[in-house]
Parts: sequence; structure tokens; C-alpha cells
Amino acid sequence: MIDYTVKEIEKTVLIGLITPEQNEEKAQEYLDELAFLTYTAGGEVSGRFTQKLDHPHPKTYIGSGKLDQVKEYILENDISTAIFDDELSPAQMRNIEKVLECKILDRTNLILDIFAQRATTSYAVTQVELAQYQYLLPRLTGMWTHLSRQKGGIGLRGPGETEIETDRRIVRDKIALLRKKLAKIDKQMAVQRNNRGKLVRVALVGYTNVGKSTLMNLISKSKVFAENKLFATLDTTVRKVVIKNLPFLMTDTVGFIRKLPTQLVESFKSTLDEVREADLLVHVVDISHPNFEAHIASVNQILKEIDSLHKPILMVFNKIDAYQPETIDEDDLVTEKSKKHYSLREWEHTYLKKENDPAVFISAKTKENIDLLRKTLYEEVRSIHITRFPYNDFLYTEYEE
Ligand SMILES: Nc1nc2c(ncn2[C@@H]2O[C@H](COP(=O)(O)OP(=O)(O)OP(=O)(O)O)[C@@H](O)[C@H]2O)c(=O)[nH]1
Ligand SMILES: [Mg+2]
Repeated sequence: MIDYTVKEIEKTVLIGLITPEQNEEKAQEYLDELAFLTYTAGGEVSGRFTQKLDHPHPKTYIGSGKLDQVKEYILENDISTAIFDDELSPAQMRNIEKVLECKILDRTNLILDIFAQRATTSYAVTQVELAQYQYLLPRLTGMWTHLSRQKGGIGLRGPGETEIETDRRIVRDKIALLRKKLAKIDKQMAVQRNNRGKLVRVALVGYTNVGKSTLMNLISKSKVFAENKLFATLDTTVRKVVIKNLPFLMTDTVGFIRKLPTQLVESFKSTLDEVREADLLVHVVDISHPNFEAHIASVNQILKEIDSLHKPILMVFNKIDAYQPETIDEDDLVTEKSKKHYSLREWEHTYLKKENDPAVFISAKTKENIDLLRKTLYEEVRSIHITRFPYNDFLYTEYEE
């Protein structure tokens, strides 16, 4: 068990942009997510800054006037770390550090740091280490100045709290070594997956913190770690599940996030192979999150990148117990009804339209509609199963309570 207690909480400021593609409301929602990531990594957010720009400033991400404002705030409030909501180029990072004179992190760096803290098995550790060093290599000159190296903490930790190496030559050697090690593990994992036979494989996919592991525990009666932080799961768990008389394999794996660092997608190849080789994807959504539709789009984007969007998908809208639409006052004649005001029924109607994938609305917490989920899962798995085991007559029967 990893000790997540923070020795010294880092005080941070968050910095994001308001752009033509990302209005003020979106920008704030993204910063909310960045704040959650910061909290998960063990930091505390003291302040937030946004600037309206058509695109990030090529040299300093935000303009120099804004940067001075941030600097003033940092000095007045004893801030140790500034976190930017996009991946910064090595040059941007250097330039910003010169002005702010504190530790500079970007979104990628922060996510990698959380993964590093979460990795427990040697397999996950190797994958995360490789991703971290790939991110680091082009940034070694300048970014890891004497100043930031002395500070340590978020962004400078390898898996298991060890400091990460910052010598260019050693980093290159490490990358080569880790690649070799991973290739070997990848092969073993492929063999393991092959040994699982012809049983239908179902993979839980979805944004981070939506309740995939909670659902896995509920359906397969296993004990996967679940908590209200991001990326609670890094390792893959596979369980054999039997619904009625129908056996299949269910996989719980790492959650996705907007702008998942490409280094992670590459080094988590084997983990993501679980998704690539699945026969059915169960896409779990947290309907109580104000941004859940954007989350669905991010997940679909990643599924597309790993060539898995064409698979049969069962949409599971979880946390209906926590769903709260915004309400419009009776005498408010100005506000127009929008999706924010949809009732659960209206969302069901939206997602149950014929051309969409099958969808179930549930609560893994209160267990509402879990029977309906089992039934739907049974039907979906059965339709794949009978193509593989055509002589299992009993499977032609309909699901009955
Ligand atoms: N209110 C409510 N909370 C839920 C429900 N299902 C799960 N949760 C909570 O949501 C949080 C995240 O659950 P997890 O099962 O860890 O989510 P996950 O998708 O596996 O997350 P990662 O592994 O971090 O990607 C936990 O605090 C759960 O208790 C639900 O139906 N309703
Ligand atoms: Mg999980």
C-alpha cells in the first residue's frame, strides 16, 4: 500500500487560457479539473489565473504583463509551484521559469507525476518511468535548473518516491533499458491474454473517477481499489464473471482524461491492448459531472487513437443518485432551457435513440438499475458468445429473472 500522506503540501497557482475554442466557462471547468489533478498529486491551489488569447504565446504561454501579475502573486503568497493547463514546450518552460523563479509544471508533467505515485506493480512502474523519461529528455536543459531540483516534490518524483534522474546521458540509457524491459513484459502479457481462450472479453473504459472499479467490484465481486481521486487504477484486473449461465471475462483498467499525454498512451501499450483486444466495451460515464458529454468525447477520441471505436459499445451512465440538473425559476422568462436543465428522463431519451449504442442508467452506489445492467450485459455478451460456441443451446434462451 502506498503512503499518500503528503509530507509538505505544495502551494500552487493554476494558469489557463480563454481561447476562441475554449470560452470562459470551459476554461474554468478545465481549471477545476487541473485543481483536482493538483489535489490528487498532493498540492494545494491558492490562486487561478486566466488570460484571453487567440492561441498560447509562443515564448511564455501567457503575455508578459499577465506573467508579471502571476509573479507578484507568487511572491506575496509564498507559492512554490506554477501549473499550466497545457503541455509547455521546453523553451516556454525555460522562459517562464526565468520570470517566475519558482517550479513550473504543465498538465502532462502533473499527470505523469500522479501516475508515478500510483504505480505499484513492476509492470506499471516500468511503463510510467518510460513515459516520464520520454517527457523529460527534450526538456533537460534549463527546466531542471538548480532551483527546481533543490525543491523536489510534484513533477520530480519517480515511481515510489525516488527522485528521477536528470543527467542526459543516463536518461538516454535508461530509456533504452526501459524499452527493452517493456518489450519483454509486453510479450509475456500477450501470451497471458492468449491463454485466456475463447471466452468473450468485456473491457470497462471511461474517463477517470467515473466509477469503473466500483462497478467492477459490484459485478465481479472483486476488491479493486476505488476512491474519489483521479487515476486510482493503473493496473489491469481481469475477472471471470458469470451472469446466469454465461461466463465471460471482465477487465478494469486505467481511466482516460482530456489530453492524455501521448507518452503515456505509448508506454501503456500493453494495458491499452486489453481494450484493443476486447470484444465489447462498457463505456462508463459519470452523469453527475457537469462536463460528462465532453468526457464522452475525450474517451471516444482516445478509443479512436487506439483503433477501438468500431467495437460494440454498451454505454453505462453511472452516479444517477448524484445527478442534479440546474433548475429554471418559474418567473425567469429569460433563461432558455438547455442541456444543463435536462432531467434524467430527457438524457435517457437522448441516449436511447435507436441509432445510438445501447445505454443503461445506473448507480453503482445505491445499486439502482444494476439488474437491468446485468440483463443488458448478458444480452450483449450472449450475442457475441453464440458466434464462438454455436452448439451451446442453452444460450439461445432469453434472459429471465
Ligand atoms: N455518488 C456516487 N458515487 C459513486 C458511484 N460509483 C462510484 N462512485 C464514487 O466515485 C469515485 C470513483 O470511483 P472509482 O470506482 O474509483 O472510479 P474509476 O472510474 O475506477 O476511477 P479511476 O480508476 O481513477 O479511473 C469513488 O469515490 C466512488 O465511491 C455512484 O453510483 N454514485
Ligand atoms: Mg479505477
